[in-house]
Formats: sequence, C-alpha cells, structure tokens
Amino acid sequence: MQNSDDKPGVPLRSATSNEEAQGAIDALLHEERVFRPLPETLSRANISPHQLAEAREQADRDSLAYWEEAAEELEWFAKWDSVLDDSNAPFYRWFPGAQCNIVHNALDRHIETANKNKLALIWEGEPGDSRTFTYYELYRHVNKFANALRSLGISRGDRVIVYMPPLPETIIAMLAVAKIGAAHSLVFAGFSAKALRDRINDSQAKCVITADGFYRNGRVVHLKSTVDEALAGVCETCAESMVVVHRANVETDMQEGRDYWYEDLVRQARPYAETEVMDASDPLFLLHTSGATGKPKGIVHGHGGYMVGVHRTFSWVFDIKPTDLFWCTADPGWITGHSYGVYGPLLNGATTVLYEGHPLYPQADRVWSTVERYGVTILYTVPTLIRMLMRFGDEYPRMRDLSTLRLLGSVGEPINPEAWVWFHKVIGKGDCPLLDTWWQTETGMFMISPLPVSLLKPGSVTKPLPGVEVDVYDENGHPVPPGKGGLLVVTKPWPSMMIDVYNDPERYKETYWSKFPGVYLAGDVARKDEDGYIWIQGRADDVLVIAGHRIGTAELESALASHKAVAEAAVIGIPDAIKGEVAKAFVLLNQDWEPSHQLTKELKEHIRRELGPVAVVKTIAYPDSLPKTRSGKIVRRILKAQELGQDVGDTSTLEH
Ligand code: 6R9
Repeated sequence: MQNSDDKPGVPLRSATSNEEAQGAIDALLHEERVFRPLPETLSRANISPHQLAEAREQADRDSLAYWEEAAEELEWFAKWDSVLDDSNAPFYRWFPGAQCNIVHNALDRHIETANKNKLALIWEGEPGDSRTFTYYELYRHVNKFANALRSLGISRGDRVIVYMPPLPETIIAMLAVAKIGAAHSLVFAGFSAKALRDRINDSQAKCVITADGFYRNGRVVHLKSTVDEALAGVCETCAESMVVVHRANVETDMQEGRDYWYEDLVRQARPYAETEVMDASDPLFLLHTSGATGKPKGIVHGHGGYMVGVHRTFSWVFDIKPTDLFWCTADPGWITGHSYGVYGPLLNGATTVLYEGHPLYPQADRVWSTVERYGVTILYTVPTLIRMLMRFGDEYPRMRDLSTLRLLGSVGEPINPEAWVWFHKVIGKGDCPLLDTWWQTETGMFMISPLPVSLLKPGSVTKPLPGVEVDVYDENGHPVPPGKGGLLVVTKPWPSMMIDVYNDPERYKETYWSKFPGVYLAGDVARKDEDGYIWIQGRADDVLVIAGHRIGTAELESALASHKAVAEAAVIGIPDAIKGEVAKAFVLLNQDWEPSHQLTKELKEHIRRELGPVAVVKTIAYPDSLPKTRSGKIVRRILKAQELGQDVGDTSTLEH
C-alpha cells in the first residue's frame, strides 16, 4: 500500500476550526437525472401530490396542528394538555399530560379489529426454517412474556437489555418490556462482551434477554457464553437475571437463580398482562449510538411522540395498503429495525418480515429468493447491501420473480447514483419508486424523504416531510445559498425527537443544541439544489479540505463508484504539505477486475473528469474489505487512524 503521509508534518486541519469558519462545502457532483412518478403510481397512491402539497402548506403554517391531527389517529388513555411543551428547551416534551403505551397501539388495539387474524410477522431463519405470527398470536406471546418478566421482578421504570439475533422472540421481548413500562435497550448480537458490558453498566439494566446461539453465514454463533463473560464485570446491581431463548441448541451453562430459559418462564406465565399506562415522555427505549469518538451515547426515546412520528411517516412514505408485505433488512438492534422493522409496521397493522441470517447465505440470491417466496411488496434496505448485490451482476435477480415489489427504500448512508439506478432498474424494473430516507437514531423517524408520488433524483433524499423543517447552515448559522453545502440542521422540534442522552443531559445539550441556539445540529454535511432538494454529502467529521476547498466524502465516493471497475469506495483526507490535505481512496473492485497502475491512473482521471480539478485523489489502495459498523456504515475514522499510525479507538461496534 502506498502512503502519502510521508511529507513533513503538516498539522491536520479541523473542519470546524475558525480558519474555515466562513467555509461552505463545495458541491462537485452534477447529477441531472430525474425520475417522474408513473401514472399507475399516481393513481394508486394513498397521498396524492396535491394532498402532499396541502399537508406541507398546513404544516408550514402550523406544525403543531399538523402533528396533533397525526396523534388523533392513535389511541390514548388520556389526551394531552397541549401538543408541545417547550418551556425547558432543548428538553422538548411532546403531548404533555397525555397517557398512552405504544404497545396498546402496536398490538392490543388490533385484537379488536379485522387485523386480529392477519399476519403481523413472518420470520425466516438462516437455515431456511420459518415461523409466522398473526396479530393475535403475537399478542398472546407478548402477554405471557410480560408476565414472565414481572415474575422476575422487572417493572415500570427499569431497563432491560435485549442482546439477541433477529428472532421472533426479539420482537416479543421488545414489546413485552414496553408493555410493562420498562425500557428496552437492544445490543447487536455481534457486539463483543466488552461492548455489551459497557451498555449494561451505562443503562444499569436489571435483566438481559439473550439466546443460546444463532445461525450466521452457515455457522452457529454462541451467544450466551458472551453474556456470561460480560456479566463477570458489571456493576453490582446490574443484570440480576438473564433470560435465554433456545435457538441453536448449543451447550449452555445455566447459573442457578440467575439464568432462566425463556420457554420455561413462558410456559408457567398467565395469558393476560395489563398494559402499563405511561406518560407520553416516559422512556420506551435506549439505544446506544456508536459515535465517531468517545463513549457511546444512550439515546432515549419516549412512548408518545415517538409513536406519533413513526406511525405517520411509515404510513405516508411507504404508502401502506392492507395487502402489503414489508421487509426491512435491518437488524432490530439498529434504530431502523426499531422504527421501521418493528414499531412502524405494527402501529399500522402491516405485515413485517424478519430474517435471521447473512444476506448472501447460502448464495447471493438469498434476498431475491426471499422476496419471491413471500411476495414482498416493499423492500427497505441499505446502500452497502445494494452495492454488494450489484457486484454479483444481474443474473441472480433475473432468475427470480420480483414482480410483487412495488416500492424500494434505502437508508443509512448516501446512496451513490449508480447503485440507485441499478436498484431502481434491475430490481424495481423501472416502476418501483425508490425512497431514500434520511434520519438518525436521534430523530427516531424519517425526516427527509420522498413519497412515492415525488419526483426523484438519484442520490438526493429530496425534501423534508411535512411537519419537519430543515436547513443547511454555514459555520456562522446563516443559511447557505442553493448549490453550496454546509451543516444540516433541523429548525423546529418534531414529535419523535430523542428525549435525552441517558444519564447525561449535558451531553445532549452540548452535542446537538449548542452550536446554533434553538437549532438541532445533525452532524451531517449537505447541500440544497435550486429545487430545494437535499443531497447528503457525508458526516461533518469526515469533511476533506483540499487546497482550501471543503469537500464531503459522498461525492468523491459516488464519482469513484460510477466507474465500471468500482463496487464500493471510501475516501479520507490525509495531510499534504502543499494542499493542506489530499484524498486517499480505498476501493473495492467489481468481479473480474484486478488492481493495477493503469487502473489507478484511470480512476484518478475519471474523478477529475467527473468532479473537476479540485478533487485530487493522491493515492488509491485496494483492500479486501472496508471497516463497517453493524448497520453497514463505512467507518472512515478507522481508515484514517490506520493511515496516520494513530490509535484506532473504540472498535467494539464494527462488523467482523
Ligand atoms: C437511520 C440511521 C444516522 C446517520 C446520519 C447520516 C447517515 C442515514 C441516510 C444517511 C445519507 C440517507 N444517513 N440515512 N446518509 N442518506 N438516506 O441510519 O440512523 O445509525 O443513527 O445514523 O446515517 O450520516 O446522520 P443512525
């Protein structure tokens, strides 16, 4: 691997230093393709372009009235005194005085309607086994497990860790914990004992729910033993009990008085459990974000506002019909799995699909065969998987019947236009709108996203949803003109906003609300085009400064990925004596391509042609893989630390 940091030490320039205080992000990419909604899409959409425009207008006039109407679609034990209490901003409280429980709306109320016998969940294990649950069946399981948890002494206000692979019991556990008024905190089953221990300690969880093991990529992964290791060093009052689900039939040591088999507890449990009456802002869950640096933050969401935001955005963006079969490929341990794998579908009485294993197991058509087998109508996934599947060519999807698909969705990272167009054309046959949804663990719900009737531009997340107000600011808090990039901010509170950082309100204020008073700082850089469309350019921490030009990573990476040899690329800035910083690219090649000097030269020229002379890529490396989080995001800080010979920091949340 060639290195470019052999120049005399030029200090790394921070993208937020005063020197760059005036700087906006340079926009380099000129993507001009547009996709208009087809007549069939327009005629069958729940929300027409006219209704969307009206909703926007209404929300612009009075966003609280807009969200109040959305809240009326759900059931409450007691109504709110007002829609929003902003007297202690930035600790906004939505629907103060209201009482509710998200589980009442996601499950209990469906038992009284025609949804009772409808499928709530289709689960498929990696080896090919599958289980289905009607709303009534899911309701029974949740009731019993809620009672089981109560019998272990768990009650309102407690925290429970769910360290599980994607199993039906993962969803049952989330709902049972919420039903009894405790808060769930999911931890990806791939995280290490240390990462798990940190999260148990940070949340002071009373109980851990786990499985004996699970199937991943053809292997059995032991899980319970990792929990044992984690528990060896937790705080004294933490994790008094552990519940273990039988999944993989592996040897499991059970500690008398602490560990319980899920099946034993449920067998003895009574069939009905009261749903706890919660205040709208009582915690529903904690979810730790990995965070670029420092210790993970426990993001807290509440029952009421979260439920309103997720219910409305799921139903509008995915245009939900009674016959839909919705598949979110995200693990429940990621916010995407929470909001749109579990709560969004269930709040809307939809059928959701959950898959346990690796998306390429036993071969690269697993996603397509799953769509075919169940007749999935809406497929919501991540750019990294789309790019990975694209690498295998069109053969696999062509062999499968994908005609049931009517909508596609993307989340988690900027989707490069080439991957967008492939997904739209080869998987969606050109007639499935592709909904690129921008949001965060902290926002809880979609913030910027098209609806199926929107005009689409590949690579743009389009416009904020009704009731959401965003802008792009320069360092001084002034909106930047169209075409320029800057810091993405949210300028009005929204119902499913995070409630707090667990046990650290100072960090909540400092991280999100201190740069611009009264305005939420998302931590992303973005630009708006002439039509008001938003293009996400990457994380603000990853911005490059080349010869005084500030450049987001997404455009350089998209330009690289538009070359036929490139499957995926990550770009970082490294110090350079003359230009301050230059780009180094890490490139994964498509099948049938080999690294060569010739190819490196060609890629550098390709970038220059696509983006202009500012976009200097000095070196290109061809690693076998890129460091990614469990949710599929490239972790550029690790590439950078390795490049500069620095400590790579916390890697406990990486995909292995
Ligand atoms: C839902 C989720 C949040 C960060 C966010 C941004 C990136 C998410 C995106 C996107 C471009 C999209 N991100 N969606 N970037 N286009 N459609 O991913 O939550 O794990 O908290 O990450 O992900 O950088 O700030 P989370």
